[in-house]
Amino acid sequence: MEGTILVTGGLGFIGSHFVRHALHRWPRCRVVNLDKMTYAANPENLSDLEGDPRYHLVRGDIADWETVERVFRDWAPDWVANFAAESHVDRSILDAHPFVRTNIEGTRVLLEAARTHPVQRFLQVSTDEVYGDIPFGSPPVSEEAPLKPSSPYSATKAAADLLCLAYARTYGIPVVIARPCNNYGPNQFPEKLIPLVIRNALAGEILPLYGDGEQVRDWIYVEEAVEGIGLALSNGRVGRIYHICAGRERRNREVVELVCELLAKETAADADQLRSRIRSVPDRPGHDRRYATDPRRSQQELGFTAAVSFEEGLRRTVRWYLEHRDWVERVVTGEYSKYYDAVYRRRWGGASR
Ligand code: NAD
Ligand code: TDX
Repeated sequence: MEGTILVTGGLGFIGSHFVRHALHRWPRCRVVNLDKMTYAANPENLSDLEGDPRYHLVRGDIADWETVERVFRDWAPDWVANFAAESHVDRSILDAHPFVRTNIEGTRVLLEAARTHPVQRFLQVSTDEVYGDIPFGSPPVSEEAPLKPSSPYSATKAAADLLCLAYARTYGIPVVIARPCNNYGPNQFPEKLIPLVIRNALAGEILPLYGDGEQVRDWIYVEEAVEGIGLALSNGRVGRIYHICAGRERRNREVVELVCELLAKETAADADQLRSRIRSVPDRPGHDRRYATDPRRSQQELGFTAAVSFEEGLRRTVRWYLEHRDWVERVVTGEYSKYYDAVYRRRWGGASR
């Protein structure tokens, strides 16, 4: 691949891993990162790229037509990878509005821009949550399964997917959709289960499990997920959907217990003492019991397989959080917002180019 890749939401968790992966994987590409810098963004995630002439950050909103149009005009992207989203289910239950605006309207604006400034591929980063609950005992679903989202978050992601497919059919936009399962790894905001449990364990707080803790998720290590998403961008067929998943289903309770065990191995903490702090807390309304998606299409058509075991990926993650306690504290105290304002003004002066 060569040319310019427009990555949106590249200062978030998965997007920042993708930016680094893209620069490494495609040395003849440059990356323009369009990010609104919400609470979930963190320029520290990519501070190693400061000064890299192949990387440029633009602060802006994907739902703002003038901003997006200017970025397409100034940078003429050949490829688009849309990671930008409001991504936390619990927040969408409290207030769906920013989810509708960014996840649906933002995707529409990007698609419109791609109509007037054609691109080689428009990769939409979706989620396995669009199918809703997959009953226990039934096989993982295919990419053609009906969409039955349960939360405001997943409903907006499903709506964005349908818009992408409609723009592909109606206007010929070369859309490819990637639907990853639950990602985990370094740099994840500690509102999501795994980093939240690590942080609470280290802070001596309770480890909250929603409801009975028997809900099942499929977990993929983020560095592998971005490899799969990259393959969907470079090799995916237009109009096609690909699951980027690991086939490693785990109950939430098992996940939290394993975090306790790994933390105990890496520190002087006692595993039983950590486990004794696991508490059942009121369930998330509409909570999906199980996600399970079939990985075969991405294996066969993209050559993608997730190889890192859950235990190994979680060990790496626990070690990263132990080595970056200051990162976590800055993120949760809001210190990082001062940092990114300073970085942005110093390096990019607030202009789009
Ligand atoms: P995140 O919440 O960590 O980061 C989102 C990023 O998008 C932030 O940098 C934020 O500033 C930016 N953003 C938000 N609104 C924006 C807007 N209007 N304009 C420009 N930028 C905006 O998200 P994540 O966990 O890295 O998820 C990335 C993508 O992957 C999302 O589309 C999400 O739906 C999808 N996904 C995530 C997971 C997961 O486990 N985290 C799994 C499957 C799919
Ligand atoms: O404190 C908690 N206790 C708990 O039991 C939290 C934060 C979560 N949970 C449960 C809810 C889920 O069953 O753990 C599971 C994982 O929760 P989250 O980390 O919030 O992720 P999830 O809701 O599964 O969604 C994630 O994966 C799919 C991402 O946030 C989405 O963006 C992605 O689309």
